[in-house]
Amino acid sequence: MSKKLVTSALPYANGALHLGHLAGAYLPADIYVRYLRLRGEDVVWVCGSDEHGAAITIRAKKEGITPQDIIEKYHALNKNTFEQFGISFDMYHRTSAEIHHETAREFFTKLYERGDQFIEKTNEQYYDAEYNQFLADRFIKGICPTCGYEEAYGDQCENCGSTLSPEELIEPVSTLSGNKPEKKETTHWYFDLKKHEKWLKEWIENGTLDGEPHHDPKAWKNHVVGQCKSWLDAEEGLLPRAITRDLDWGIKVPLPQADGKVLYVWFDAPIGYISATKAWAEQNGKNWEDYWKGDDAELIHFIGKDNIVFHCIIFPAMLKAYGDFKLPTNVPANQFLNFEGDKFSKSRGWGIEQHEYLEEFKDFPNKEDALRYALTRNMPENRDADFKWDEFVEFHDKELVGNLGNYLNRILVLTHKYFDGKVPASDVDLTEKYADILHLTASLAKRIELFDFKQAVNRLMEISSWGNTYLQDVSPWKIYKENPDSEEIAECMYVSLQVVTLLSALCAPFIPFTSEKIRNLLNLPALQNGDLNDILENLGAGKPLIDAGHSVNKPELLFAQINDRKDDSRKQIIERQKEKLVAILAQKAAEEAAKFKPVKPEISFEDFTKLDIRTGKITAAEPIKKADKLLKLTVDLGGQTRTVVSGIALQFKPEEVVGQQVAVLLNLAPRKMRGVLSEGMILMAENKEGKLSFVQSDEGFGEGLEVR
Ligand code: B3M
Ligand code: ZN
Repeated sequence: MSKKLVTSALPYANGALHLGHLAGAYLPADIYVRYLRLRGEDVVWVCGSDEHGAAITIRAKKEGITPQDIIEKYHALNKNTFEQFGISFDMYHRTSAEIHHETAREFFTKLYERGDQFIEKTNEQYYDAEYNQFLADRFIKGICPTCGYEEAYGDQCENCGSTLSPEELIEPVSTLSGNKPEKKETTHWYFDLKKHEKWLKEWIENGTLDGEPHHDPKAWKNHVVGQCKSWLDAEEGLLPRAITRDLDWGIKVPLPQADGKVLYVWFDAPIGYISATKAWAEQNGKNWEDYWKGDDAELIHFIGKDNIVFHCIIFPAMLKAYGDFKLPTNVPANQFLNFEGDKFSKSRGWGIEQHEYLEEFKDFPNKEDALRYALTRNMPENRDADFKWDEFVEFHDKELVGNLGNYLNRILVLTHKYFDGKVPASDVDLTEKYADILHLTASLAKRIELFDFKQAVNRLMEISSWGNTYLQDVSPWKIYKENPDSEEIAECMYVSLQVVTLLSALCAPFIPFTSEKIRNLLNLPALQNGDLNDILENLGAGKPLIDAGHSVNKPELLFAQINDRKDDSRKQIIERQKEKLVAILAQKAAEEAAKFKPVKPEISFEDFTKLDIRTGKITAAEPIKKADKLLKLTVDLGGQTRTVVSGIALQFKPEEVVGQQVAVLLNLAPRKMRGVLSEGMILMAENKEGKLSFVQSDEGFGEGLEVR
């Protein structure tokens, strides 16, 4: 049997996790792993805290505490919160552990000693003289060259998501002192990805490795392969990546000449999967290498889309360079989850963190599964998704309560009513009765194996619907009125009890707390690894899953309706969440309104009609000597052309403005600027950041129209 090693991205221990994280890399992996365990597979799932990186030291500095304080706090918070949601890691490790430091150092050393993997480079980097410190990417902020966002970091713009290097930032400042940083020479080691480009391409595009088939490339998600290709097909190819940093928090670079330097966090973090496996193996008397290097070992990474390059290109290259390691057979990355139409934002309070949810919903019955279900139903598997409270309510009330919960309840009530709580005997042909649900069950299993959890959970509800419909079709309560001893009643209840037993197992990967409750209500033992195999075998053979004569317990509700006329307490919890959002939006609107520029003094209509504004098109543009802000423009006004000098040269190159539609104030008194006579003025709109745009229409307007 193959050995599967499943990993989920190691969350940084410098903050709480929100629902988007849960839906991205943890819940899908939990569903997958719980399913594999039920199929008796040899699977190990590791995760843990990523406790290095500049972000942690920055946070510590901001709060006036040590990085150690930060990681202790958030490691505990995240670990505990995951546990409460039933996220069933086999090991939740941490990268501050000694075994991890050792493993990462050894990994670096082996690659270093190969001699052909790293490039040593000395170059100038940003340095904060006041703090005597080289500035890691995250310690530099500036204007994003792509979108103009002013708070972009030296490694990434969190507004538009583009990957940056510190040199690309416009007007960089040190986040330590707030000063403009200097440049100073420093030496670093770079991982030479160019050497790996060729086989990586083969591996990603064709699924072949060293000329042998490795995986089915069609089994990888399109957006994952697409992103990899965009890296691999980039004109400059894969560039060497710095894997060391000038920082005092992290894993010391194991070289005598590297004093004051640590491994880049993205070098050590994925190695964290290996050290976590070592820690797990040690605790469980296993050999970690069986799971990473064995012939039958399989590696699967669950991550969010922002981590694709690290898991599909860089880490595989590291593993290959080291030798002996298996490469991932799949990386089923998810896209992003938004929240009520916008990105999650801690600073704006937009969204809800996992531990906040547990707190706010503490009186909400089965809150963990309610959320797990809603996130699975709307998982951002192939495109970004949007979490909405209204949808949460609908999934909960219609599907969990209305379909699954209701079904189980009816079956238990009727079993007690007609058969004193015992599974009745019947000689019905189960093979025939199972036909539909057998098909749905197989599809559910297949969907999980294909990482299509959204469809899989739909199958679960379809099985429950099938049960409800069957019960309704037979309507034993009608038969009971005519003939309480009818065979048909026993037959219907016998079949229905098989279906709820099946559901008790099939729902376990998705809503494990509910599964446990159903098992208890059915008076069945807790599920063990491998149990689903027996169930599937019996299902396929038309055999019972629960025997005649078995006593079941009295019904209890699995979920409690949110829109309940008699008790609005759950509805109020939801309403509170929505009210918070309304308040945030109102505050934002108020802030915007406060920023609105005061309106200029009133003018008469006659004053306004004095302006002669026309539409036109720029037909030529040239710079003006010794005036770096000005462009000399020729504007076609439909029937005549004019020369206009415009102060837009800092933002627009001459070739960019030729062909642009413009609005021009024509009857402005002509002015000479730098020796050029300007016969009008181009109207421009200016945003908060000072960015200029032409006043234009999407459909385009002709030249010479009057603007009134
Ligand atoms: N901590 C980044 C992230 O949370 C990083 C993942 C590491 S996985 C090896 O997005
Ligand atoms: Zn940007």
